[in-house]
Formats: sequence, structure tokens, C-alpha cells
Amino acid sequence: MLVISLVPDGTLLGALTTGDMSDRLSTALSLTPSQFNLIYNAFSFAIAAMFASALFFFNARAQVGQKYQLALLVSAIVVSIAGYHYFRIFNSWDAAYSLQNGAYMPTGAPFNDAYRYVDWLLTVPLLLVEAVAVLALPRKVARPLLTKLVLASIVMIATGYPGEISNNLTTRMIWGTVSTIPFAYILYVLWVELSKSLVRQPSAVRTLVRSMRLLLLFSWGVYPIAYLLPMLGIVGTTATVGVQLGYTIADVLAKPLFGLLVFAIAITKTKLDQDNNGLTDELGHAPELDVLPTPTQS
Ligand code: RET
Repeated sequence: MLVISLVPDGTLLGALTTGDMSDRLSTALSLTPSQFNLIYNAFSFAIAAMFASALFFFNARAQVGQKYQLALLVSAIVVSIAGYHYFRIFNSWDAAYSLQNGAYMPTGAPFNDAYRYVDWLLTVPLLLVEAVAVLALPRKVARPLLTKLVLASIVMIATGYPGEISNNLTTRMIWGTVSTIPFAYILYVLWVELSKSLVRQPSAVRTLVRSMRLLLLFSWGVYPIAYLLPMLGIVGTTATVGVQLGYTIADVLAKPLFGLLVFAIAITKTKLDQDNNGLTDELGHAPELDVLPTPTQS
């Protein structure tokens, strides 16, 4: 449902004084206690998930071979950055509303969406490093691929932000569409590269890489869907709650869960490396054995 807005974009006060907020995504309306608490608890859960997984990934580095330790360190850094931002997001949410006569009324302190976008700006490039590291491509191929993916991710996030903070649905739709172009590019490239890498993976790792491909598609797909909610006829505070819940679920899937899959791949490859007595390449293959003729039964 589109609204021709007479108030300037992002003007909370202007929006409030019009008295017509039904079609806008807004933090300027009161929330029911269940709406407020749902988001409050989701943010609190995210803080716990991020910091607990940070501890786990830092410690798990010792269990994997040296060449996989960087991937685990990157995972740990990603969830630490996210834990910090969720702490700030949680506080911002708490400060934006206060309980009055059984409803959570806006206090006037705006809920700050910038924490989330700054978080993505830092963590998405790192997650891309993780994903490409798992592919174990030759350096010559990995570098330009990573550069393209990181640049696309910056454009995706930077163009999503103006739409996110706008109260005008048309503005939200335009920036959302622009942001979807680099988004589609990233997912396409990652899907193709992960699929190509499947043949080079030892069979024990193949299933894990397949799961990683699906998790990427599924978790990254939640972000634009959450962003779209206000344009799907979901209005007012329901939209605010839906967007925040969607982003939080997606973040827990895309960071701690993704990191766990990276850990599973790293530990499986470490075991394969040990079984092959170090006679393996980056992928856990034993290249020397590949060229030997298959032993014949005598
Ligand atoms: C936006 C704006 C609307 C269009 C699209 C978006 C995509 C966001 C994505 C964010 C991914 C974040 C991750 C964070 C993990 O640390 C910006 C919501 C397509 C895909 C993976």
C-alpha cells in the first residue's frame, strides 16, 4: 500500500503531527507489552548467542589444523563485533520506549538503526572472507573474487540504509531495489563458486559445503524479506517488530550458525589431513595418491 507523504522523509516529528501513521514503518507509535518484549528478548538472545559463540570459536582454533585457524579467528571476530552491536541495539531499543499505563510509549529517543548497518558493513566483508577461505581457491582466483564480493556488499548495505531510515514507502522501495542488485550478484557468485568447489572437496566435506550453500541462501534471503514487510501491507508497529525480528533471526543464522559450519568443515578437513599423514593439499585431498594407479587385486 503506497502513501503519498506530505511530510519530509525521516521527519519523526512531521510524521507524528500528521496523525496518519498507519502506512509507515515507525518507532513513533506505542507498542503492546508483548511486541516490546518480543524484540527485547530477541535482542537479548542475540547478545548471548554472539558472545557465547565468540568464546567457542576463539577456543576451537586449537582443535583445527593451522591452515584453518584463520577462518575460525574470523568467525570469532564477526560474532564479537555483532555481540557488541547487539548490546548497543538492545540499549537503544530499551531507551526508545517506556511503560506507561500498560503500553510502551515512545520516549522521544529514536531507535538507532545505524548500529545494525555499521555492524553489517564490518561483518559482511568478513563473512565473505570466511566463505571464500573455505573454498580454498588459488590465491590468484580468490583475491579478485573477494574484491568484487566485498565491493558489492558495501554497495548493498550503503544503498539499503537510506531506505531503511525513511518513513516513506516509495523511498524504501527504490533504495531496496537498488540494494537488491549487488545482493543478487553476491549470492549468484557464491552459489556458483561453492557449487564448482564441490567436486574438489573430499566426500566427507561435500555435504557440509552443500549445507553451507543452503544456509547462505536461506539466511541472506531473510534480510530483504524482513525489509519488504512494510511494503507487503504490514503496517505501523507490526512492521517495526517484524523487521527487527527478521533481521535478528537472520543474523543468528548468518553469523554463529554459519561459523559453526565453517568449524565443522575445518575439523573434518583437519582429521582428513591427519589420516593422510600430511600428504594432503589445501582441500584435504591426498594429491600424491591421485596419480597412483588403482591397486589391482592379486
Ligand atoms: C538490505 C536492504 C534491502 C535489500 C537487501 C538488503 C540485504 C541485506 C543483507 C544483509 C546481510 C547481512 C549479513 C550480516 C551478517 O553478518 C540491506 C536489508 C537485499 C543481505 C549477512
